[in-house]
Amino acid sequence: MKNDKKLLIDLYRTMVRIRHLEDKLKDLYLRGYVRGTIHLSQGQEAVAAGGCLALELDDYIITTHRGHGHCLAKGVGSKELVAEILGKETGCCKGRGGSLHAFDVSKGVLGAAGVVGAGIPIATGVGLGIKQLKEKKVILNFFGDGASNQGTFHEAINLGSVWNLPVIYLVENNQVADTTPYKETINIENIADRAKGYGIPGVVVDGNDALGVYKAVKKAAERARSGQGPTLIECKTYRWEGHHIGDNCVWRKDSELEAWKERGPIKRLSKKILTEHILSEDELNNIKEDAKNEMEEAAKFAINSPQPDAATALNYVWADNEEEEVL
Ligand SMILES: Cc1ncc(C[n+]2csc(CCOP(=O)(O)OP(=O)(O)O)c2C)c(N)n1
Repeated sequence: MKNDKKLLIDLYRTMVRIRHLEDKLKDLYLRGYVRGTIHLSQGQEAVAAGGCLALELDDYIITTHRGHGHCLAKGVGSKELVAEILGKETGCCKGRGGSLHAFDVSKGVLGAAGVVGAGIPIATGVGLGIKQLKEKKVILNFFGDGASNQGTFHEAINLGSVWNLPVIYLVENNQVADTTPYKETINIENIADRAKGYGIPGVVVDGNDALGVYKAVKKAAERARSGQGPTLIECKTYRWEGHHIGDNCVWRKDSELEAWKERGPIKRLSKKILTEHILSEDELNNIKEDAKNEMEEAAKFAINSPQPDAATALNYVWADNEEEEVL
C-alpha cells in the first residue's frame, strides 16, 4: 500500500478535482454549451477516487451514464473530458461519445455505458480476455443500485464467478435509481449479500469514506490478480443532484439531502487530514483553488475547440481493415 499520507492527499485531490469538474459541467450546461443531458455525481466522489486510485495504470474500468468522476480519477485529462462532453473534436472520443459514452483506451477507460446494466457483461468479457491473454490486469466495473436489478447483473456475475475472472463488480448504491429509492425495488438490506448466490465475496463499504473504498478495491484487486476471481463491493453513498440535470428533486426531502451533505466525502476526508496534521487549512484550500483553475482552463479549452466536421460523421463507425475488402 502507498505511503498513507500521500495516499490521503491523492484521494483528497482527486475528489476535489471531480467536484470542481462536475460543478463546472453544471455551469456549462446551464449556459447552453452541453447538448442532451448530463448525470452528475456530486457527493459520490469517494467511490470514484478510492476505486480508481486502488488500481494500476494499465488496469481497466467500465463505467455508467454517471461516469465523469470515474474517467477523471482513472486519468483521462480534464481538457479532453470536458471537450468530449461538449461534443468537440478535441475530446477523448473526438466528440463522438459525449457524456454517456466517454472512452479512453490509453487510460484503461473502456467506456461509459448509457444502457443501465450494459457494462456488467462487457466487464465480464474483458475479464475473460485478460485471463485468456494471461495478463496480470484487473477490470473494475462501476454500476448503480438500479443496474443490480437487471438480468445482466445476475448472468454476468455468475459467469465471472464460474470462470474465476479478474473482475471487481462495484455497485455504487447512491440510494436511488432515477427517482425510485432502492428500498422500493430491492428487498434486502445489502446488495452485496447477493454475492452469496454466486459464491464470491460480498463486501459492504461506507461509500463516503474514500480510504475505505480504496482498501476494499485494493483487496479485491489483489484477489483478482492472483487468480482467485471476482468480488462484489457495495459502496453506500448518496447523490446530491437530481437524476439528470433537469430533475428538480421534488421526490425527496431537503432534510435527507442535508443530512448526507453533513457526512459528505470531501468534508470527511478534510477533517481527517487536518486532525492528523497532514496538511493545513491553507494547503487544503490551495488544492481546491488549483482544481477550480484546472476546470476553468478545461472549460475554456473545450469552448474554443472546433466541432467535428460534418463530413467526418461516418469516420470511426467501421474499424479499418486493410487486408479484407469491406463491402
Ligand atoms: C436498460 C435501461 N433501462 C432504463 C434506462 C433509463 N435510465 C437511465 S439511468 C436510470 C437509473 C439507473 O439507476 P442506477 O443504476 O441506480 O444508477 P444511478 O442513476 O443511480 O447512478 C434509468 C432507469 C436506461 N438507460 N437503460
